[in-house]
Amino acid sequence: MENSALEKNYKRFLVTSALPYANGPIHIGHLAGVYVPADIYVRFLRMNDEDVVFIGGSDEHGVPITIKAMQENVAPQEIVDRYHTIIKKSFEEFGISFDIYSRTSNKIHHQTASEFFRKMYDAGQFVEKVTFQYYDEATSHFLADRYITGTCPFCNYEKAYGDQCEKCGTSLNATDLINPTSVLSGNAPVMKETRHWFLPLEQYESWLKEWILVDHKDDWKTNVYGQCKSWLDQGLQPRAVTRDLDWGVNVPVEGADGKVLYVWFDAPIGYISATKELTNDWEKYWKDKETKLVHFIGKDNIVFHCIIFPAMLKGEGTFILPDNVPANEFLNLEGDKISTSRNWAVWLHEYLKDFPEKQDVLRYVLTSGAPETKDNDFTWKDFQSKNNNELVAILGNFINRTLVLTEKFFGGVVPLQGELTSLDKETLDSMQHFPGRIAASIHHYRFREALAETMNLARLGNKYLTENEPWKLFPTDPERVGTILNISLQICAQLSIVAEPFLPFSTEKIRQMLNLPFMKWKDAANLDWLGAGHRLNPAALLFGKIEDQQIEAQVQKLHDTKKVNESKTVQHTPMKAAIEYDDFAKTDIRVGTILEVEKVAKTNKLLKLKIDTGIDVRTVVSGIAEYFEPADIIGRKVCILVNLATKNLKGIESQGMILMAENPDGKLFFVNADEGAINGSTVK
Ligand code: B3M
Ligand code: ZN
Repeated sequence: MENSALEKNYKRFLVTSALPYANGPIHIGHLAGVYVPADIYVRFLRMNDEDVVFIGGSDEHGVPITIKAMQENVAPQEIVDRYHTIIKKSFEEFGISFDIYSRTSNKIHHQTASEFFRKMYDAGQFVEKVTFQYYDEATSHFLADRYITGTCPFCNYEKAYGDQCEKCGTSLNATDLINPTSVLSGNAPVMKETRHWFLPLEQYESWLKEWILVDHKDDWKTNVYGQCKSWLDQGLQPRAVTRDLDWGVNVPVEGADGKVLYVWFDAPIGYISATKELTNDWEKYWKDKETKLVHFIGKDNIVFHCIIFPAMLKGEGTFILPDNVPANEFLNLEGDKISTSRNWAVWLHEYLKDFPEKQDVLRYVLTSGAPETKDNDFTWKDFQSKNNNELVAILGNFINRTLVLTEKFFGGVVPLQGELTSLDKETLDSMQHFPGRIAASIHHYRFREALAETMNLARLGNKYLTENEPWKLFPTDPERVGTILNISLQICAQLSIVAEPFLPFSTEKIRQMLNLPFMKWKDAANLDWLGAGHRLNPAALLFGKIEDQQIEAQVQKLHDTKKVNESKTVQHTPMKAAIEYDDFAKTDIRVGTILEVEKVAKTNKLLKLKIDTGIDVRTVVSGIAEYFEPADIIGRKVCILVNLATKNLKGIESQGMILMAENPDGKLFFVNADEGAINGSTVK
């Protein structure tokens, strides 16, 4: 086999896939960038009888989680429980074949991460520093990572986070941001002192340069290598690995109350914890140099997996380093960046509902358009055409024609392979080369190329059938038809093996129809799986056409999302500083009814209202004339602040204030109590 030489130095594989934040479901961007390629790779290795473990899990710490919890006003645990469950289930249904899908809120992970930190701490590998950090006075929070946004000093992107710019991928410190703003209050932060532990990355710089820029110059992808190089060229800085937060792995050091490990310190250790959870034999995967460790990630995670985590592993001292980090670029959706917060995504759990039994269609589309070397775009039109014109018309059609013809002419029994023509020999000869070529592409993480080659095998089959036209020959030369169908069936069998890593649901169906067991990759080179006399099962359609209206419904869904987003792009005024309840209790707000209304002379804005407050009838001057006609608001229920000091406005004494809701564009709306509240009831 061509691939064995490539593997001669390794005894086993440890394949990890980025741990998705449990703050939202999985979308097609995650799948195309990380999970589908990782799954292809692992399924392929398993078919080669390699010793492999495939690690996944939810990243349940960090600011992405606590921000989501804050937005929904629930505990972080509730958020991670919800999304971990959705994510895990959708991966299972989609056929991502993890050996374990764990989560970082597990006890075993807290222990593992804590020990890892402690070991480095005891060995004096952190630098303890008191520094000034951004702090939000309105909410009393230190503003680490995603709690702070501002303009990226490298690419001028205005929504860069305190730890990273998602636009240019640069890893940042919060103090690098231009115009920093608190996500919590929208205010500009102040500086406040705090004590933290730093990983002195600069001490690893020369080692990293040697390890990446020299040792991995030829085998890491150029996008990965390039990002690392630009990092290393800029020079590495110490990086804080602890945070002032109350959600995460506690810092296992005396006097570190209220501090947790930085999420990017604990999350990659999650790969180790999950392996521990999976097997007692975990150390052979993590500590033996004969293990090949491969991290599947998206491009925004490159620096963490290629620089920071390796520095941690090196510092800790007992673990192996990744052999490769085949990071992908981003997948966009209909020309726009995929975004969880803007709901601009195709969500896996929704796809599985809308397209039941069509896992392989999405796996196919995402692999054939995988953003391996540059960003790529997913469109529903393309999804439809790849299904209809490739899966249905090429692969499905070939398998179906072969099986139906065998049923028709030979009662579903494999016919004898007779004398071979030169075209037969050529075809059998080119079949020989497919498994090796596909394997080589997979070994080099070129999954698009591998899938394209797999489809070429189906194309070869179609061409072979078309050129031989067995349906025309049967009346005159049934023996020849037998040979043609025998060879076509061998192509079907070969497809059932080599397409397995990409399209596991469909190959299962093909095996069922061919009445074949699951086979190993090495069997793909045999070419005589189906001996004459072997009984086949009835043909069934592998892929169904996807109709225009199904696609239109999906496009409509995205249009609706866009509309909702446009209405949300308003800027709200930031939250005011916190107050005590007693401050609020000083206000006396009552339900009232507007009895009379007149315009105040010589102003555009003011109306003079007579209000029944339940306790009295009083006059209020209100600046709402631009938005309401006097006649329209007589009889309206309102809320009125009755104990506001009186004020003289244009010669009228105003005795209170009507509560109004003000949109960001200045438009005003009444705040009124529900039906049943009577004049004079208190609002509190
Ligand atoms: N949760 C970031 C992400 O989902 C992060 C990956 C962790 S991998 C150890 O993009
Ligand atoms: Zn940037």
